[in-house]
Amino acid sequence: MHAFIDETHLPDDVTVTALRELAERLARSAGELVRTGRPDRVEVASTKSTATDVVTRMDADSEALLRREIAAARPDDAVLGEEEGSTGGTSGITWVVDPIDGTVNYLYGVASYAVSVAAVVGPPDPARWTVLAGAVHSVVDGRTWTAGAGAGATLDGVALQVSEPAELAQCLVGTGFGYDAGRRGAQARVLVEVLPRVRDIRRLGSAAIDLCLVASGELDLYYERGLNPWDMAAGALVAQEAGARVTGLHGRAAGHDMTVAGGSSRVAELVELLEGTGADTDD
Ligand code: LIP
Repeated sequence: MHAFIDETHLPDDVTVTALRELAERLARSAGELVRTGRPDRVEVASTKSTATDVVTRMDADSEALLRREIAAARPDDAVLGEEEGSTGGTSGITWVVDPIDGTVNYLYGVASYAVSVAAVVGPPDPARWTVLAGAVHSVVDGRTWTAGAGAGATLDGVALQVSEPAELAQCLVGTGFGYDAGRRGAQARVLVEVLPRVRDIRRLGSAAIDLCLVASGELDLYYERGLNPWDMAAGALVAQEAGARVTGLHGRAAGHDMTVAGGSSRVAELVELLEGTGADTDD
């Protein structure tokens, strides 16, 4: 479902096209740093919510590069980044960035991690923002998904349009799990209910890439509880602009409690299944 954006009301006469082009340039630039700067042995610099929620030196360096380049290109914009949090702006536009989405994969050298960059207006909250443009750059293979609100989605410049299998049992479903052991236990109990009902599950380790794989048809569905704004900002727009439905449960917007993406009919079936298992709680 393509969003309608009244470009006459965007700040400082910027356009969705210009923001999309900048998002792509930023994601590729930080991706090049992450790709060329990865040492043979990556060290954990620190941890966050749990001992397995790791931060590497490259997470910080990538976000610092993104912030420098945003400040140079659009000095009045705000930034919300995974590592440094929120910095204010006056333009009304916020850049929501994940300097490495799939950090554990980067740490281990598993080939699914990306730089995610989105430009939003409104509060930096998936339930209340409007995403204007986004780009997800897969660091290892160089693939880059971009989208503009109302302007469609592409993978390496080729337009994307989702299709959907005729039934849930034919769907390849992506998902992910949190860093907290209690939440992972709850997510495993949900997985027990989902796995017999679908073709198969893939746990690839980057929400940004998972959402883009829905757009490019490499996953039929994706669901995950616990995403942060920076994990999903760009990938959710890519999926939506490729025709996917992106939603939460119980009529809520996609966000931290739950994000579900895919063809609308199969999403409706998966949402019903997830609601029945209490998948947006940690019980
Ligand atoms: C990751 C997400 C992934 C989730 C991981 C982690 P990070 O983001 O993209 O979907 O399952 O637990 O949250 O922490 O690598 O930026």
